[in-house]
Amino acid sequence: MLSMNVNIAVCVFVIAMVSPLLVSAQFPRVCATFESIVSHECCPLLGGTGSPCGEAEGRGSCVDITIDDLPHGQQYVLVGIDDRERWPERFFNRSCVCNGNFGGFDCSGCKPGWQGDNCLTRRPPAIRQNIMNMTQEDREFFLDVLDRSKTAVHPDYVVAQDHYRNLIPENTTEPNFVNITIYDLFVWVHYYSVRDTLLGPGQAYTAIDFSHEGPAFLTWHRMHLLGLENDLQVLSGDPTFALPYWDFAIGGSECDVCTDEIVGGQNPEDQTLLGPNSRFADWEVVCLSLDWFNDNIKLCNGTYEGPIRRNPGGNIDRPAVQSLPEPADVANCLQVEEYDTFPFFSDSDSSFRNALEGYSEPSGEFDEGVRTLHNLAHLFLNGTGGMTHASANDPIFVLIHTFTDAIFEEWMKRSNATAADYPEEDAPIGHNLDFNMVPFFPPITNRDMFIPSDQLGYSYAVDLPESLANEDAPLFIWAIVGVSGFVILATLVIVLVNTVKRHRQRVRDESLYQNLVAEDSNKGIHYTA
Ligand SMILES: *[C@@H]1O[C@H](CO)[C@@H](O)[C@H](O)[C@H]1NC(C)=O
Ligand SMILES: *[C@@H]1O[C@H](CO)[C@@H](O)[C@H](O)[C@H]1NC(C)=O
Ligand SMILES: *[C@@H]1O[C@H](CO)[C@@H](O)[C@H](O)[C@H]1NC(C)=O
Ligand SMILES: *[C@@H]1O[C@H](CO)[C@@H](O)[C@H](O)[C@H]1NC(C)=O
Ligand SMILES: *[C@@H]1O[C@H](CO)[C@@H](O)[C@H](O)[C@H]1NC(C)=O
Ligand SMILES: *[C@@H]1O[C@H](CO)[C@@H](O)[C@H](O)[C@H]1NC(C)=O
Ligand SMILES: *[C@@H]1O[C@H](CO)[C@@H](O)[C@H](O)[C@H]1NC(C)=O
Ligand SMILES: [Cu+2]
Repeated sequence: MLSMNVNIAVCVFVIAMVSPLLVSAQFPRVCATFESIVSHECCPLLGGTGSPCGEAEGRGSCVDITIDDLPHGQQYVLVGIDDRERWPERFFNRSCVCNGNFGGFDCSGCKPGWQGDNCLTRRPPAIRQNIMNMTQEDREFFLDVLDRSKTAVHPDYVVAQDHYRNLIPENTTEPNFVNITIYDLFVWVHYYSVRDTLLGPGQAYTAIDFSHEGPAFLTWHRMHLLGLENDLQVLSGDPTFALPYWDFAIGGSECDVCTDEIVGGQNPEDQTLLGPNSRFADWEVVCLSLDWFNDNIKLCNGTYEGPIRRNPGGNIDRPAVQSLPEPADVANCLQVEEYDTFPFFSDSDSSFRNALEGYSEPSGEFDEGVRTLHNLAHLFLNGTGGMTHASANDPIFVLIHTFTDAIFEEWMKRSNATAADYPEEDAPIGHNLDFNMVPFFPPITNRDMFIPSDQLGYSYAVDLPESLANEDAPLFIWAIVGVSGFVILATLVIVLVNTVKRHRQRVRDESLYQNLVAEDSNKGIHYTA
C-alpha cells in the first residue's frame, strides 16, 4: 500500500444553524474517496481557507485515532480477520478532533447540546416525551419527519456495500460506497454492528456483536438514537426536536401504540402486516438477507426487501413473549446496584445492564432462557422488530430504545454513576470503556456516552417507579451469588473451551450468542434486538 498524505478533495461547507454533528456512520461522503481511503485520513478541509478540520480557525486538528488496546473477552477468538476490530483503523487512522465545543466530522458544527457560531451557547435541551402523552400536533410532527427520513438521502454519510477487501475493486479508483436515506442509514448502522464476521460461503462467524450482550448495549444504542435525533433536527429545521418514547412496561398483550395514528395498527387482511392506513404500511425493510450477505461476502446495500412484519403478542408458539413487561420490572431492574458484572455478557448475574437488556430476571438474577424488559418488548412484536439484524426497520424500535435509554439515565442518576462503574477491559469485543463504538465515525467511545444525558443535549419527561426497597435481601443474595458465581464460572469455562473448538471450524449453527427464539427454530438468525 502506498502511503500518500492526500487531503480530501475540495468541498464547500455551510455552517448550518443546526449542525450535522453527532451524525452516525458509516463514513462522511467527503471521505469516501479513493485518496482518503488510501491515505487512511478523514480530515476534511474546512471553509474558505481550506485547512483540515478548520485548524486555521482554531476549530480542530487532524490527529491519529486512539485505539483501545486492552484485552477483550474470549467470546471472539479470531484476530485480524474482522474489519470492525480496532475500529476504525482498517479504514481510517486519522480524523478530526475538535476544540472546545466544536464538533462534527470536520469540526464545522458544535458538540451536542451547544449552539452558536463559536458553540458557546447552551442549546435548549431536547425533551423526550411519552408518545401517548404528546399533543396530536407534536406527534404528527414527529411521525411526518420520521416518514420523510425514510426517503431523504442522508446529506453527509454514505455506506460501504462490500467487504473492506473489495472496498476499492481491483483496477479501479471508485470505492464501493452508496448513498442511503437517513432512516435506512439508522437501520444499516445497527445491522453492521451485529452482523457476522464474513469468512466465506457457509463460514460466517456468528459469536460477535458490537452492540448487544455486553456493557456497550446501553451506550451504543444511546449514540445510535442521538445520531437519528440529530439528523431529524436537521431535516425538520427544529433544533429542539426530540424523539419520543414508548412506555412498554404496561403488562398485558395489548400494544397501545400499535394504531394507525401512531406506529401502525394491524392489517385486517393479514395480521402480520401493518394497517393499510398507517404511514408505515408502505415502508420497506433493508438489510434483511443476512444469509445472502454472508454467502456472498457482501454488506447490506440498502435494497428494499419487502414490508415490515409485526404481529404484537402473536407468537402463539412462545407464550412467554405474548405479554409485555410489567411496571414492577422497571422498578426492580433499577434496584440492581452494579452496572455490569463479569463476564460482562448475556449470562452476567446481578448486572443492571443485563437485567435491562433482558437476559436475566429484572431483579438481576441470571436465569438461562428468560427474556425480559428490552428483549421482551422486541420479541413481543413477533416480526421484523424481533430479529436483531433487522429490528431497526420497524419504527417502534426507536420508541423501545428511547424508553430503554430513559431507564439507563434514571439508573445513572440514582447511582451517581461515573466511568469507574463501566468495565475498562475483558468485556466482549467492542464493549470495553474506551473502544470506539462500531461503526460510528468520527470515533466515539463507550466512555463518551456514559455521562448524564443533559450533557448530550437531551432529557426525559418521565416518572419511573421508585425502587421497591428490600433491606434484608443483600446478605442472602450475596451468598447465592458467591456459590452460583463459581458454578457459572466453571460452566462458562467449559462452554468457552467447547465453543472455541467449534468456532475454529464452522460456527454458524452453535453460536455462543443467545438466540431469542426457541431452541429448535431458525439457527443463524439472532432474535435478540
Ligand atoms: C495510517 O495508515 C497509513 C496508510 O495505510 C499508514 O501509512 C500509516 O503508517 C498509518 N499511521 C498510523 C499512525 O498507524
Ligand atoms: C487488473 O489488471 C491486471 C493487469 O492489467 C489484470 O491482469 C487483472 O486481470 C485485472 N483484474 C481485474 C479484476 O480486472
Ligand atoms: C448521492 O447523494 C448526493 C447528495 O444528495 C448527490 O450529490 C449524489 O449525486 C448522489 N450520488 C449518487 C450516486 O446518487
Ligand atoms: C444488494 O443486496 C441485495 C440483497 O439485499 C442483493 O440481492 C443484490 O444483488 C445486491 N446488489 C449488489 C449490487 O450487490
Ligand atoms: C411469530 O410467531 C409465530 C407463531 O408462534 C412463529 O412461528 C414465528 O417464528 C414468529 N416470528 C418471529 C419473527 O418471531
Ligand atoms: C448520590 O449523590 C447524592 C448527592 O451527593 C447523595 O445524596 C446520594 O446518597 C448518592 N447516591 C448514591 C447511591 O451514592
Ligand atoms: C402525561 O401528561 C399528564 C397530563 O398532561 C401529566 O400529568 C403526566 O405527568 C405526563 N406523564 C409523563 C410521563 O410525561
Ligand atoms: Cu439493538
